[in-house]
Amino acid sequence: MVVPRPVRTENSAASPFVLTDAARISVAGIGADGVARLLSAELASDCGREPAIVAEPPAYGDIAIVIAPGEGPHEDGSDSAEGYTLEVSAEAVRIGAATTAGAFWGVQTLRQLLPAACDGEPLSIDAVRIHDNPRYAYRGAMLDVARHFFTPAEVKRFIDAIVLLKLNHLHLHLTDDQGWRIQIESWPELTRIGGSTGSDGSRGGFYTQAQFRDLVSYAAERHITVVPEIDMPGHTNAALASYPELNPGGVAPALYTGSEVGFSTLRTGDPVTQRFVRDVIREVAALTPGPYLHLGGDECLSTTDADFAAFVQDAFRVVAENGKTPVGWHEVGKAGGLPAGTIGQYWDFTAPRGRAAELALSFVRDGGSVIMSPSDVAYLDIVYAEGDPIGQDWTGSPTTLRDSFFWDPARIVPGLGDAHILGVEAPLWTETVATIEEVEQMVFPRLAAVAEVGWSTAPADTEPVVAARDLADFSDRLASLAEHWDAAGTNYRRVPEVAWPARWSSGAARSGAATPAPREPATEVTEAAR
Ligand code: TNX
Repeated sequence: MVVPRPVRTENSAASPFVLTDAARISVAGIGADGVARLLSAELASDCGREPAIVAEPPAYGDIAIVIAPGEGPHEDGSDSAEGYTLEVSAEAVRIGAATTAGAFWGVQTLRQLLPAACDGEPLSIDAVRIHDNPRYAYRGAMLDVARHFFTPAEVKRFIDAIVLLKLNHLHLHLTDDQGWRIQIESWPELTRIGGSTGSDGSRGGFYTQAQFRDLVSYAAERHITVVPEIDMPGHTNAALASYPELNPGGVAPALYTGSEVGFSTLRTGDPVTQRFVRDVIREVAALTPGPYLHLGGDECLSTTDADFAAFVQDAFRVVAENGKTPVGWHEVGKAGGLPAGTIGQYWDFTAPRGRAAELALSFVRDGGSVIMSPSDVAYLDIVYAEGDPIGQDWTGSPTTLRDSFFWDPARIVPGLGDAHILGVEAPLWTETVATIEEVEQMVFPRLAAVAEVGWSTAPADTEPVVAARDLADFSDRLASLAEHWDAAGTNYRRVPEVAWPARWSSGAARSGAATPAPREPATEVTEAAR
């Protein structure tokens, strides 16, 4: 009962493993102790027991973590960067992997196999053998901390929740019209002024560079790469409001707390703007050990095509000069002349409209790849059902759990197959999402569906997606995952497709997790923009 569904699971009728107070975690191989420390801490918070970690062979009843070449899931011994094997028998639990990431994902599977309500005895796991590895190298979630700000503690809580789904990238949308959330030492007004408010006049806030580094390392310990996004040249009102000299005539606009898009633009070609862009990219690149820096580039409805192209070519080159692989929303493909290897993030529909397919393919032509975030199935801010108080509906219809489950990344843009798809990402935009509880309600369970699309085996070429994926089976596995969400106090939407656990069972009551009170209907968003 694991989400995302493992590649191969062999159940066995043999006696189960029982986790007792005497269990230890036996480690072998470089990095195994770090993975074991996280497992021990997770068992302490999940189950109130904190096994000792020992560098000796496992005894009866122990959990072993072995990291060594050939320990991965492939029978031919070839290594898989994030794959693992997990064997559960009465004698021991054994997680094998060729990498620490693989062992860490094996641990996440183990956590899901353990009963969520750990207060009961005995803690047993049915005997099983799992061979597992991801379909895509990039499996992400995006959190828009610009429209509504979320504190470092809230972002860590979000990281803890997405770890269980084996997601390995957290894209932080750090700047937009409504807020600038990352300290830039050479331009301090960005956060002092631009970070002072948010959508609907909500609390402002920003991450100091120290806080951001701490978030990046918290994520990295959990094998999650933070992808920072500084959106430009549009979506920049917060920056323009902070520095008059970035504006024509030196007059700053007021701060913006509404939900329209497409009205702001940096003054492309201007020397002050160029200095601004270089300073920001340099500082953000220096804060980021990961390979990617996302520059947005979406919905630039107030920038002429020529200005957009020249600006994007220049800014993306600066990212590459700072040692990072540039990422942009697929519109930046219009600019042409981007650095080799630039990654495009596709956000059009599962049936591409306009130039979207052609723009997605342009990244491949230039030696890059594409992250798939089709907005009609993977945008987590779209309402689940008509009339929902939180969320947007500009994609034309609600996005049900079913919608976010029955799609395939390699069947969207003709000619764009797995060889050129880096992976999948589900973004949560937060114009209408104000609290971390509301974030979780919008994200779960649909993010679990996208995580499964990104991890689990691709459907066979000849097989229709609806035949390849089994919603009933997924729903059963989600219901058991939800017991872990309840125990952790993670909120989720009790969508009708799933037979959820009884509401106040297990930890939900303990942790006080509750459905947030309904709010007034969300503010309207300009349709014209899309
Ligand atoms: C589109 S798609 C946006 C965001 C909005 C979102 C709302 C894209 C790259 N940008 O600016 O927040 O829709 O659903």
